[in-house]
Amino acid sequence: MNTHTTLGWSTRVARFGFVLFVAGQTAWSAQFDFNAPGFVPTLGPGSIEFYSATTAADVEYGTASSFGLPAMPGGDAAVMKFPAFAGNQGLLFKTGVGPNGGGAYINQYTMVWDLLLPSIPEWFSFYNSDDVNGNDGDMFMNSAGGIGISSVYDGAASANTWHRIAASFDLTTSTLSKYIDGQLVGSQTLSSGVDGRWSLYSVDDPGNGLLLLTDNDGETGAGYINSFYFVDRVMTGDEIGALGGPNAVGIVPEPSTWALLLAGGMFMGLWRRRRE
Ligand SMILES: [Ca+2]
Ligand SMILES: [Ca+2]
Ligand SMILES: [Ca+2]
Repeated sequence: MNTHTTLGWSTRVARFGFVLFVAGQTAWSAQFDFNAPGFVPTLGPGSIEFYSATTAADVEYGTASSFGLPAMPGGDAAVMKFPAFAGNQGLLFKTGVGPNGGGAYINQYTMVWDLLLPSIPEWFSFYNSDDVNGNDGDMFMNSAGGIGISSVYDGAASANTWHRIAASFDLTTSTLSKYIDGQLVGSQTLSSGVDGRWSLYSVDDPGNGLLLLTDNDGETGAGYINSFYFVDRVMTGDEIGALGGPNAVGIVPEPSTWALLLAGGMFMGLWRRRRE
């Protein structure tokens, strides 16, 4: 059964509630929806740029239907097609936020990717915390569709299927929690903690970046990305569950969507009903 056929009002309210929650936090988030060339952030202080000119030359923009891909809820998604990036290719994401977790770098964060892989490669790299790809990627999908690192892979993503992959890192406890389509598939203890391998450069560092969708020696694959979200705190399982599965409008609805929800007066009414 396809559980992602509609974006029901209860889901919308949960997502909106999440947005309100985030708005009330000191955390900073960033989102990119890959709807057109240019990497204009949908929200937040972050930025994305092509790591190299050859990266720019190798990506294409279109829609799920124009690329002949399965549809997802929320309309005909605008997406970016990317090849298996070489070590000198990738997306350089600058978080724009400061260090946390008691260290010199970003030690508590969550990242979410809405993506589709036409086939599951031997390895697929979600990111490299090294901003020049000088060492191994830091979270992968393996050939069985599991996600993780260091021989601990959980869950089973499918080929040619849109998935919402989420990973929360709490390096104060060396914990990585992994989610597929809003469901926790596994948590693992990492081999380093604060300011270690999985920490990210902050806005205080000259590089201030990490690389997305690439690996130092080609352990990655081709795919399509609809949306990417980052927040500099550890999202809970309930929060990630509320984000749900992949959706054409992106991981967190854009402000115009929130405004429509508010104007419709639906939020408070449904909120009251949910509390009963
Ligand atoms: Ca590698
Ligand atoms: Ca690395
Ligand atoms: Ca998109």
